[in-house]
Amino acid sequence: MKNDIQATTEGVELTDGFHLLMEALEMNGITNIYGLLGIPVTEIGRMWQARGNKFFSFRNEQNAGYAASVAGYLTKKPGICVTVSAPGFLNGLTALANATTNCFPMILISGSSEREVVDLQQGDYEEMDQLNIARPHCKASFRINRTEDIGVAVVRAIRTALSGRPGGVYLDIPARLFSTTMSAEEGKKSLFVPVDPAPAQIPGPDAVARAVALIKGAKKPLILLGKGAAYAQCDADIKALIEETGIPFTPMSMAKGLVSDIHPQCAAAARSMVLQESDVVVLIGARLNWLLAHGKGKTWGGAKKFVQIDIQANEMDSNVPIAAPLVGDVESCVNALRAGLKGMTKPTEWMDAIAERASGSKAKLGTKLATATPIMNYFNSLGAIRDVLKNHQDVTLVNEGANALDNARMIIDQYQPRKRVDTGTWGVMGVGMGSAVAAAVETGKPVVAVCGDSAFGFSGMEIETITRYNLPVTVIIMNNGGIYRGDEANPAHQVSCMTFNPNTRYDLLMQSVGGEGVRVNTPEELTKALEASLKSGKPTLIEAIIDPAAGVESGRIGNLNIVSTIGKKK
Ligand code: OXT
Ligand code: ADP
Ligand code: MG
Repeated sequence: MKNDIQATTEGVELTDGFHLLMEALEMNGITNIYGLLGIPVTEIGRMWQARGNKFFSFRNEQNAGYAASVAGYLTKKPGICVTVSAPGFLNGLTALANATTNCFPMILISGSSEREVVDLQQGDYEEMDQLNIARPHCKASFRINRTEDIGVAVVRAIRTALSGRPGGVYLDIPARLFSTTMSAEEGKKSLFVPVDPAPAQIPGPDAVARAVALIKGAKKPLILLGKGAAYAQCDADIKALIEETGIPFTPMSMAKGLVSDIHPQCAAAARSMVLQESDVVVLIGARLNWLLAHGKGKTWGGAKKFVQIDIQANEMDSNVPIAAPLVGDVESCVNALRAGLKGMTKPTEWMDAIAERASGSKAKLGTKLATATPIMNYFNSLGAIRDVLKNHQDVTLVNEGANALDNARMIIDQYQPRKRVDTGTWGVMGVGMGSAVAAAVETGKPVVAVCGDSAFGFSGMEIETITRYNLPVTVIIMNNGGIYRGDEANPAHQVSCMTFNPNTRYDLLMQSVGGEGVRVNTPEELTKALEASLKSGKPTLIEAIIDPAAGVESGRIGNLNIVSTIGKKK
């Protein structure tokens, strides 16, 4: 029931803050809201649904926030999360900060206490200076004080979240504003849609010429695709650049599948070789942060030059000098490069050497995947999952954990863009269930979430959310009984700080909330259970029993782990 009205006073039709906020969001193409309701925002959910929109109600705001951020990443529209004041806001803030760090567009809308009470610290119900607390954790933090400003505030939030480097925005709405009335006619006039909220940013011709010359002069060029490239949704242009130039590419985690992992130019299976031996590296929407060893050190081997495509100018030279910065949006930059590189000689010898290395690695990995063990390990279990998903290429794979993350990234191929959502730039545990809900909702396609048992625990209660909305989500818990490993001995009179109760029954947990819950001990059982769940489309949890001794500390980033050597026996 859209445009439902609203009281009248002395013949003047009235609207209020609730209605204006909803109309502003609807007008801007928002249909889904993720959140958790209570004082003072409860009415938002009810009214949003009554107007024919969708509200996805979570068990913890952090998970709702992760869902909103992933919705933003997948759709290129800001994902919306609504929370109550102080504690709800703070739960949501973690996700807002994570969205900003990952360059995902998201708007966190929280109800708050009135200024006069907060500013005098008079102890209101859930009192907190949310506006200022949010500010360092997102691109912008805005408060709406007058109903007539709701339209402009929503547009400002949308433009800020989407333009340039995407990220999070906080919108603070003091409770009283929701029920404050104004003339419906004036209110309607105050709402609008921004023109071109994420404008193309065209790279300068000199910058393009510099990059083209560098790439043409390279003997061993490499394209490195990041999640900024996946976000840009110019998949065909990126594929064309790769195929027209013959340059090998390797994807960062969430860029897997942007160009298929089984494309002949994919160098993922020769990753360390290409990072070390390449002479010119073209970064497309990928930062030289910790995930790329800051562009230096032994990961990168000998001298090399970087071309970097990024919409954020000050990303250039953040860690090492960038020889050819291309500041602009991915689509414009990629197409400018394509034009300049037309007819370029393909680096076939380099590509052949990479293909040889990759096929050797794949063969070695294949043997590991096919090796049976008394209790499943990460290889044979994930190998089984890989083989099933080969026949379901439109599934979104959500992935979190340490060994469960790193091995799945290596083993499970992705075939389509934006079909892998994981722990991202911060390597954060707990994104799993929120991401799974958003991916199912926004794509309308099945989701498989492969989670470590620790990782799952951060957002596990959301399996109730998944069953409540009857989403086609299969959660696979790689249960090795702990963080990294499940075999750490208990110290005297204490419980190990790295292991969990070995009798935990995740399968029964799922059954208790009305989903399918299955426990599997072999790759064959896992294959059968996953095939059945994808066929049924029903919310399912598969608990895969993994050898507690199979994992390694910190997965593949053990080099970042800090240990004390003092007082330890050799
Ligand atoms: O070339 P080389 O030889 O190097 O080989 C590479 C590829 O060429 C090859 N490869 C292939 N071979 C054959 N065939 C194919 N197709 C193929 N494809 C690739 O494989 C290797 C590896 O390739 P990859 O992965 O591309 O390369 P590499 O070198 O690994 O890449 C480097 C990185 C840095 C880019 C990559 O490793 C990466 O993306 N890493 C991300 C790591 C990450 O973010 N980890 C999560 C954080 S760990 C830790 O912090 C955890 N916590 C603490 C905590 C967190 N995080 N958050 C919060 C809120 N609180 C606390 C916790 C609690 S993890 C964790 C829980 C862990 O326990 P769980 O139970 O959940 O999980 P389990 O460990 O399973 O028990
Ligand atoms: P990854 O973790 O996959 O390496 P990052 O999150 O580190 O990727 O980097 C993504 C980069 O992409 C950010 O620096 C961001 O500014 C950039 N980016 C995001 N969207 C666009 C776009 N449309 N055009 C250009 N750059 C973009
Ligand atoms: Mg584990």
